[in-house]
Amino acid sequence: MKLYDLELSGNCYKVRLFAALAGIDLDIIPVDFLAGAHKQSPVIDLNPWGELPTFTDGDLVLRDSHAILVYLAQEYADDKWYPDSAAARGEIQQWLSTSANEIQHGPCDARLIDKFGYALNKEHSLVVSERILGLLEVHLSSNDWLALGQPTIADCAAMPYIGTAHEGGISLDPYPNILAWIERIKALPGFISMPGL
Ligand SMILES: N[C@@H](CCC(=O)N[C@@H](CS)C(=O)NCC(=O)O)C(=O)O
Repeated sequence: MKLYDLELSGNCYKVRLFAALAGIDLDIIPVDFLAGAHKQSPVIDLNPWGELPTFTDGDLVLRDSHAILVYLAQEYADDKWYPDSAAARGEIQQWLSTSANEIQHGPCDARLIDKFGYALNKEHSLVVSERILGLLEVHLSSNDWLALGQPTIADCAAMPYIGTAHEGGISLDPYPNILAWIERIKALPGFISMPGL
């Protein structure tokens, strides 16, 4: 299995993190993002979006970190990461969608602006961040994990751009339950980090 990867990308890190926690071997292929290699062959041939992560397993090609998490969990991981029941998957999907929406447009966008100079709306990213961090803080006041009372792919999806929020100028100091959750993830066997975390 190949993961076309960028070390500084939280989306790529979601996949690297889950693979490490679940003991799944990936062939990590670094892509020179700054040189635009994600818009060139071979990445663009596999993924017309020209985005990372891009993933292959034999003839299967997937883009989108959350799609890759779901595939890896279903195909290669212990059932506990993505249990096979409608209720469990619905509960996990809520957080995958939160990761792709509120977390992407909140702390992730704020980091893209501050760290990489993206021309996005900082004020909007801060408003979105404050809302999602507040909701997450309340959720984690009575839950150790995002879904099912145990570590799942939901935690792998949501944590990277929360844990690097300070790179977008957002402090997590007002959110002790979020900080404790990040520490719980860091204590999981097999955990790997990313720059800035
Ligand atoms: N929904 C995708 C987003 C992927 C994405 O935006 N990746 C960034 C790097 S973190 C990228 O490749 N951007 C290049 C571009 O948008 O041109 C995911 O979750 O993987």
